[in-house]
Amino acid sequence: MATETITVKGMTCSGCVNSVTKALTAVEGVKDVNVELEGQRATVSYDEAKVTVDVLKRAVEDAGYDVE
Ligand code: 9UX
Repeated sequence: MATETITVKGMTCSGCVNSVTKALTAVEGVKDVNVELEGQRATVSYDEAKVTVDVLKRAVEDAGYDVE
């Protein structure tokens, strides 16, 4: 299991937090997601055998937000 923190730009309300949380949770291999509006970041625990950070970032971008 790995844990990665991704900077997420463009979240402006709790609905955005829900959207990003949902998008990340839906990715196969993701075990735990914590998205912070104030911190503009998402901390994700995941199985490295199933998913990479690039895939996680793409999921956030596909949901309509920017990553660093
Ligand atoms: Mo809030 Mo975010 O009304 O995409 S859900 S700004």
